[in-house]
Amino acid sequence: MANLTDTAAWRALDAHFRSVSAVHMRDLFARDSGRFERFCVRTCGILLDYSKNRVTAETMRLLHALARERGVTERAQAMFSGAHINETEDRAVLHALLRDSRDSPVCDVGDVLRAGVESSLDSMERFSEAVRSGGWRGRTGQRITDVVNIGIGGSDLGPGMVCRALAPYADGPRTHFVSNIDGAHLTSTLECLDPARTLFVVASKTFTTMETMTNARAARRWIVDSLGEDAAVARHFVAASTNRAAVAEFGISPDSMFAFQDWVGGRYSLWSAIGLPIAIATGMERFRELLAGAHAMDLHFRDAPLDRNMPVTLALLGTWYVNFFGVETHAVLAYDQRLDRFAAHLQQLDMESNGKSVTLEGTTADYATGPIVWGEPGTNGQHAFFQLLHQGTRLVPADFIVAAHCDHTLADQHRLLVANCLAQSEALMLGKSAHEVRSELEASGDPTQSADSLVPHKVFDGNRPSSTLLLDRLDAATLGALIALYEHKVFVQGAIWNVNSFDQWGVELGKALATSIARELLDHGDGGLHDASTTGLIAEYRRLSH
Ligand code: G6Q
Repeated sequence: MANLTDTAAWRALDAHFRSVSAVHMRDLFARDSGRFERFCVRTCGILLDYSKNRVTAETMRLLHALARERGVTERAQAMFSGAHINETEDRAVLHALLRDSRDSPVCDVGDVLRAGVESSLDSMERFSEAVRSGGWRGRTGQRITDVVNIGIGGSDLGPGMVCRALAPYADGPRTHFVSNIDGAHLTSTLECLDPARTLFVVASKTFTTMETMTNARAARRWIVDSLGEDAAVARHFVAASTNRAAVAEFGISPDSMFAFQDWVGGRYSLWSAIGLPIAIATGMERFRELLAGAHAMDLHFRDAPLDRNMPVTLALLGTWYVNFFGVETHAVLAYDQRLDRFAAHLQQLDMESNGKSVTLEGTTADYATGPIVWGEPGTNGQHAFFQLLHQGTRLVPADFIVAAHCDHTLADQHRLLVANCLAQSEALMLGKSAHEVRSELEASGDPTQSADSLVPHKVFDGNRPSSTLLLDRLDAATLGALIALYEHKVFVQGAIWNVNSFDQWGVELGKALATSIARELLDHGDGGLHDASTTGLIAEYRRLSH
């Protein structure tokens, strides 16, 4: 594939950037009363308003040309047809198949794969219903009241985020998520649980991950010690994995293993058996609604023209800022307490997928790729880091996410939440001029407030871009669509940047080093293999811990 910076579309965007970068969005709105409708996309219970971005119709036209020149549509077709687009791992990328429907299929794959997915869902349904109804009980005959998911990364963030987001719909056992190798995580979780009523889901695609296997072994000791027999493991442990042999070796029977396939990437796995805690907490019907919402977004992504395509639009806006404005970060500001782990999920989804500097051909990218993604739920962030968003030296494009309807009875508070969300994006865009500040200071009549020296401190330049995702309601289907929206956004950007969005070699080195250092911390092995800093820290640890 041609180098990105050599494409005609890139060159056209570069020239265009020079002519529009100084334009203020205030003026764009003043010039065009139809700007909101022009820069708005609606689908799957989500409205995307991207009118508060530093784009004109011409910018979007050129960005669409870029998407065409980079073969985004063709690459999506390759993904949906099961081609091995994850080339460095020689794997297909078929998480969309996990939520596909026979009536309106998105994936063009054989019947065997499709039947396998359906049968996995049926097993999840049988088991989750048994746990929820009390048909599945602990070793001592007690009902299961608490489910602890032991997993990390993709085997934790997705299901953990969804369980929190769908809390109002959860009518089954409580769910808990233990990920950290820090023993404090497992200990504090188990502290308030009754072993006789606790079920562990060991969630690991590989079933070899150090954190997960260490926590799972500690949890097994807790169950066996508390319930007095090894046989208790069979009633208190199930697994979600692709590795049958390792699951069996751990002592979990094949009947209690919920399988998925290697074409499901970890960070895309909440739709698979890794979603079992969601099914147990909210019921399979809700889980299927989540899948259906994601499927609706898959259809939209596949079929909508580029200029009405929500994931493509978000992706192109991100590319515009990363590659032409040179922004480093992207904020995700969900005005919804239930989405308090959404930014964490997106961090993995985006940064593990597109945090790459090597192209598919193995050359070094001479352009920026995935940004640093971060965020906190609103309104908390307003009282913390929003200062920098409004008046800092950096440009930080942001996504605001808010639902029109809430699922609690404090409707007035919800209106205030929405008001805050809309006010922030408006303030970021409009800013406040020196003239406005001066008039306000004069009107206040307070002599201490009239000093000219105050004016620059109170000026907001504005022209700070954001998109707003207005959800109808944060229900299972809309949440599914929202997650799939970002999955496809990341996909499109990966296609433009020509990186493999589906491998994660960058996390391997640290894993290997941790294993060898863990041995050295214990048995005084040879620290000389490390750099002087690491050797010194190992020695200090040994001294302090003895
Ligand atoms: C996700 C990554 C990574 C993975 C974890 C857990 O895409 O591959 O975050 O999910 O390392 O891996 P296991 O599920 O194999 O334990």
